[in-house]
Amino acid sequence: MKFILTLIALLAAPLAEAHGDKPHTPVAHAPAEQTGWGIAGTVATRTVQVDLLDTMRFSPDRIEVAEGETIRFVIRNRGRMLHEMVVGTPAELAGHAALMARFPDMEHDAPYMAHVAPGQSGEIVWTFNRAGEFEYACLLPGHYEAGMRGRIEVKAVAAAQPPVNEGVVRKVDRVAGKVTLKHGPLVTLDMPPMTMVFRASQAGLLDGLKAGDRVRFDAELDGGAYVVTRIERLP
Ligand SMILES: [Cu+2]
Repeated sequence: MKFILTLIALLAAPLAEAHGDKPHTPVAHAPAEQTGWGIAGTVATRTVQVDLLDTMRFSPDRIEVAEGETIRFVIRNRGRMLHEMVVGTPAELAGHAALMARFPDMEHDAPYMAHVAPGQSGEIVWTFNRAGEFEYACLLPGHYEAGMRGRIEVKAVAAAQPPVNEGVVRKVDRVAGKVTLKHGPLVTLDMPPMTMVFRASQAGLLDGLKAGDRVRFDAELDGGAYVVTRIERLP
């Protein structure tokens, strides 16, 4: 378990330093470490407020994030006892909670956690660059077991595929919304290379195009007419 390794590394660090055989790297300057649930962020794209309650609950207890978002969690302790917020995979948090139950006085710190005293606020800035179902929890002894947990759903952003066909613009008729393309084989339409006229699927699609431009495009057969649905100029 990564957590135990981190603990061992922390315990071993002063020894390595004492031997003086390696220049030691200050922890504060360590590069952000990629985890299975994201990576420490810097500039947030969105702020999410989370309250810690003595009823052993988070408010809210469910957060949706789009893959790639960097969230600044502003974490307010609304209760009278210490709480914390730790972000991780369900498995990582469960393992960590079990360790906390065995070693209740253990202190730890990482960019994906914040310990917040009563009446105080804490902060986590985290980039969710992995899609999936994650959790946040308070791992203080008894709190996790009492249900102080929340869910984070990180939704995958569909990878934008470039248009599949290649061609060269022969003529653009913006008024009629038509473009003449000398194209290679049209994979999706099972058509050999030729020069033909396509209708633009929407106004503005042909803006900025001129004869001689090399392009990539998507085409469909729509009611007997060949239609360009996407077209991008190549550099
Ligand atoms: Cu708590």
